[in-house]
Amino acid sequence: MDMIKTRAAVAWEAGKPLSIEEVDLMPPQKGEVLVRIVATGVCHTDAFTLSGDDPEGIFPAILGHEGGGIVEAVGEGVTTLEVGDHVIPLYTAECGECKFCKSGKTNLCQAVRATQGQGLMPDGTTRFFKDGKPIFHYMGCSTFAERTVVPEISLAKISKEAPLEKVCLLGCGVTTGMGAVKNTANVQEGDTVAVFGLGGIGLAVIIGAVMAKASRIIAVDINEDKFEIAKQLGATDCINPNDYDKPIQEVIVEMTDGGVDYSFECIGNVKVMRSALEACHKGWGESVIIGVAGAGQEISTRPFQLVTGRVWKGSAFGGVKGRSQLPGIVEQYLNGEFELDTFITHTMGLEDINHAFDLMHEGKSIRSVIHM
Ligand code: NAD
Ligand code: AHE
Ligand code: ZN
Ligand code: ZN
Repeated sequence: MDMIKTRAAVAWEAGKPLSIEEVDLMPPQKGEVLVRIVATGVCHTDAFTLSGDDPEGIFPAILGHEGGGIVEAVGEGVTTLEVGDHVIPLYTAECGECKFCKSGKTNLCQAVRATQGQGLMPDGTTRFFKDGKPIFHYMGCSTFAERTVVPEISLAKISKEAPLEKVCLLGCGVTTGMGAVKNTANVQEGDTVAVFGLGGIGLAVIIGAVMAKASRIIAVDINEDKFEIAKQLGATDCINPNDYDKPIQEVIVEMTDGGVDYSFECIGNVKVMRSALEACHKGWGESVIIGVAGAGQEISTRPFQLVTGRVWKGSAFGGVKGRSQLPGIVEQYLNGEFELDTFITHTMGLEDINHAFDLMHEGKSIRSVIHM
């Protein structure tokens, strides 16, 4: 198979708009799969890496990690996927064989994580090129391209009934938020919840909390335009920290007779992470960090907060094992157990992808979905 031409949005350097161009793509090698991306969401993590704040950020790269597509070719030795299969690329692979996969304790498969973090395929090279020079992969997915090459273990095979321009959001944001509630926190009926940040992730936390039958869901954001959708999805209270002359954790502790059972930080702001922890109930409250903070940033609180029973946790991809569990989440969507339309505030072609980043930074979108 010869080199393939594909249109892609290339991030040539940090802080610069993406550039839409034709690049060369090497056919899938051993254990790899060629995927035609049908649609991709734009997640805040793409903007985070493009900003230059990501310690693993590497350029030039083809970003994007929230996609849905169709298998166009498979490399040598690929046995679990065939041409025509519908797939969601996974930034958290599932090999089923590594220590992490076998532990039963985590979804953080490490089989390809090291090379993935260096923007490379598992054999240590790239498949994308421009004028003979390599372009790095991103999070093992690079969905901001019409065609991409992904390791077999980084693809979830999903129902062909599922609309790829919607379920692409299950490649990151919606699965992350819902999964953090179910798998990481394990919220139970009657529990109280606070959600900090009402983007794609925070709103998916609200959906997860409603599904878990939480009794109270307090939604927190500094952009009040987000409150309407949060309420529509099931938030019981919406509060803006800027409306109070005391820390928001104190407000929440007063509202809830001592603090919430669970809180979720969905922003990536280390100060808010502290607020989210301290908004938890003494003795048992658990706070889950989902937001991704920039290079060099650290969290802090008085250790007394933990001594007195609050728990600080983190969650990646909602604790979901992509190959074994994501197909079932797609089925839940098809069965009408949750919806995705509310998240999709904008759709556009790849040529307008920089507008999707602008809308996100202006706080005007939840998710822009790029139709390839
Ligand atoms: P987003 O930009 O769509 O939403 C962020 C929201 O936070 C916005 O509504 C914004 O108004 C609000 N916000 C900003 N500063 C605030 C403050 N000080 N107080 C209250 N609200 C504030 O982002 P997103 O796509 O929903 O992603 C959220 C975070 O989750 C990002 O850091 C992203 O990188 C991270 N993320 C993590 C995972 C994971 O697996 N851990 C997966 C996806 C995204
Ligand atoms: N590269 C960053 C960390 C970025 C990060 O935390 N990524 C999340 C997913 S964000 C999706 O929108 C994650 O799952 N991390 C687990 C992993 O293995 O990367 C850094 O700080 O170096
Ligand atoms: Zn993401
Ligand atoms: Zn593994």
